Amino acid sequence: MRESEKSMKSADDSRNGHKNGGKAGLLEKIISPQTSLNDSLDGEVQEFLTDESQLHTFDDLTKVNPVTPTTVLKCLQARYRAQVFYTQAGCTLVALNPFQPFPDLYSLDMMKQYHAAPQPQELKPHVFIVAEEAYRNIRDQLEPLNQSLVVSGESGAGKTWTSRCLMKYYATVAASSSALKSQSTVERIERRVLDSNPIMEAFGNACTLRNNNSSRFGKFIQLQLNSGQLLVGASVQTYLLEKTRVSCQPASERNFHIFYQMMRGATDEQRREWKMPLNQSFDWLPNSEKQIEEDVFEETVEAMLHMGIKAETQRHILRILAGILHLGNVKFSSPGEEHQLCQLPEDSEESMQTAAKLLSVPAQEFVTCLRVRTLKAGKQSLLKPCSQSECRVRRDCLAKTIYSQLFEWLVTFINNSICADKSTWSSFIGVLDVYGFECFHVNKLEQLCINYANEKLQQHFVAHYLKAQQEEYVSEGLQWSFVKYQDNQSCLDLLEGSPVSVFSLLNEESRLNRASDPNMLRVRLEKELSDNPNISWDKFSRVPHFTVAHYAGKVSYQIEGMVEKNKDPVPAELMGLLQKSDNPLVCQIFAGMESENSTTRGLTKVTVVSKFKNSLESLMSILLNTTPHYTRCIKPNPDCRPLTFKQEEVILQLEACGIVQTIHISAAGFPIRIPFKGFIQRYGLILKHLKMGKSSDDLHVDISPQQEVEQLLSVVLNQRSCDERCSLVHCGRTKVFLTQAMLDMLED
Ligand code: AD9
Ligand code: MG
Repeated sequence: MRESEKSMKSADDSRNGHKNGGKAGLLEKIISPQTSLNDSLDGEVQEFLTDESQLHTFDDLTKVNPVTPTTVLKCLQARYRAQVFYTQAGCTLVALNPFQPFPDLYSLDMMKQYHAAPQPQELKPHVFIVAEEAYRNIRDQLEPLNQSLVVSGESGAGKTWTSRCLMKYYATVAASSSALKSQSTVERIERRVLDSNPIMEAFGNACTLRNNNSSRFGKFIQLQLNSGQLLVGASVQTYLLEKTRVSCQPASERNFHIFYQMMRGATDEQRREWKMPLNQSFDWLPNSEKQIEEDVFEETVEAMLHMGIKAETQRHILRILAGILHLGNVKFSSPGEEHQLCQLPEDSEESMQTAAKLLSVPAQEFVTCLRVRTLKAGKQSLLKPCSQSECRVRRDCLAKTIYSQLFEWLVTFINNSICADKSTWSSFIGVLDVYGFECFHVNKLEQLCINYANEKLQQHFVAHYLKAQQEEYVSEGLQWSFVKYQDNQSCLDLLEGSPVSVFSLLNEESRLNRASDPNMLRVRLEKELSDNPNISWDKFSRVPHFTVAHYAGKVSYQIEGMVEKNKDPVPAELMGLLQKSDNPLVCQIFAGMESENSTTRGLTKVTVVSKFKNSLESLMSILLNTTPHYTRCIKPNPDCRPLTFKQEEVILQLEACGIVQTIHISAAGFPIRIPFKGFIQRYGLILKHLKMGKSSDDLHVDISPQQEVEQLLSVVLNQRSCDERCSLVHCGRTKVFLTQAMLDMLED
């Protein structure tokens, strides 16, 4: 039996029991979680309903009686009020964001306390329990050996914060627990693993309406442990950086932190080099007057140094970033005639020169690339002036491409710096921090991908926990009324299934060599997918869109621009220009990158969606081979206000992540399972003891293990009614299913 299964219910379960008065059978008891029996052997059982004034004391939501969304909500609220932010919900940890620092809760002492505890589950719920449980599973060689910590929740709920906290925990306990540690190496690697956070957050996070430090990419970090459970390295996989933010920031939001850090923290010399005087304004740096905690350039620079990014390379990185900012100030004025070139106003000319200089490319060629398109017709090339909006698209494309390639280069650099040689590590703990479900006023390809990722993760959760638990009951011959949970397979079929799905149609449109028309895609979606119950259309809407019923709610996606975004074309001229740059880093990050022209002729152009789907599939196959642990972060109010709990906000999140269903199943079930053989080995003694002195006729010699177990149970429970027995214990085909109360009784 796994520790985690055991820990789902703790000892006071038995103290909080009550009698189910009616004659209902096992079935009703399973789906009606109010029922659990008092384990006192004198047979006294009392009615039990949770006293509201005591709600804050419930460490596990499955113990609240009755378990309803309302009582669960009240319990969480009472705990939040009492400044208790972690609560167990069966196998899931619920983490409420306090929006205020509580350093003592995460101190070194606290880590030591959880790490040293003989039974960490008996301490107050904490994210350190999750961390420690995963760590001990590896130590105890439980299968599957590798562990994954899946942290989910909506934007601002605390996923990144929790992930950092988990990483710090391992960087501390996985280094100090062994006498074998070689101080210098271990310290270096831990430090570097932790330093990957400020770097990736500087380049990949931004201030949004929902969160001042919102991650604009998904991340899976594998912490690699050697056979002595010491942290020896790590590797990071990132998903779908929101690169459009570089050239287009939603109203009241900001660009990536790193740009503001540079603006604020540059030395005089750097300002001169980057042509960035203090009063310089940049179109792509909105809301720079809003200073936030993350605007700390020194920390990023320091972390890059620790990571091994030399000063010279850092100089190249920062020049590229400054170049992007100047590029954003380049404007094009409309030409009088169609065949004429767009003109650059005077100040734009200067910005263009500066951008070219910082990116180390010839200015004239640079400006030509942005204003002139090369059309290939057979062996001939035709030059065509771009319209004003085409010029803008090319400028933005250039900035987005440079930034996202730079980000990828950084991630590769970090991996090279922190990844341990495969021969030196034997297990890993993966921490997954991906963007939560998103539903905005206007939803585009990014939201479609993000919500698809959430569907995949939800399916993993459902498959792993809910289904596995129910299926075990069925395969063991226990009656089980399936608790209704949302199986999201039909939504996934809609998005990614074969032969036709939203993704396959989108990809087909993207591979056609023609300008995209949103109505074409809409017509095809309607024609081919209307049988799927998860897709719908508002017939009266003038904007082409489609609505998907996700497990967490309906989202309408705008079709306009989707095909183009999925193609993600980079004009060959721009690519060629960058590959010739004198900035060695620019050359390096573009070496080998394919442009629009070099790939459209190949039949299988890699689209954004197909790339994302592939990376997600490899993530899912990693997760499927690990022991998962789930932490659901909850954002208690939309305004990130300290210690403020809004019921309507929280209930939606509890429903969206399936917590309510999890609680039901965990509370209703029999969380402890023991195979017959193990059961007889441990408790057979009771039978012998109780039968001593009885006539030998009573002792059946030739009975099956199942009969033996049933005999044992009927002796132990001979004072109990049939109903009572059913709610305490049940015999399957190969194992015994018990409540904690029954286990405690046997142990007594
Ligand atoms: V997003 O999807 O990346 O936009 P996250 O990652 O879920 O989002 P994040 O971890 O960034 O949210 O948390 C938001 C803010 O809440 C943090 O910047 C902290 O200021 C705050 N936070 C979150 N968890 C805690 C905590 N346990 N204690 C104190 C916290 N503050
Ligand atoms: Mg985050």
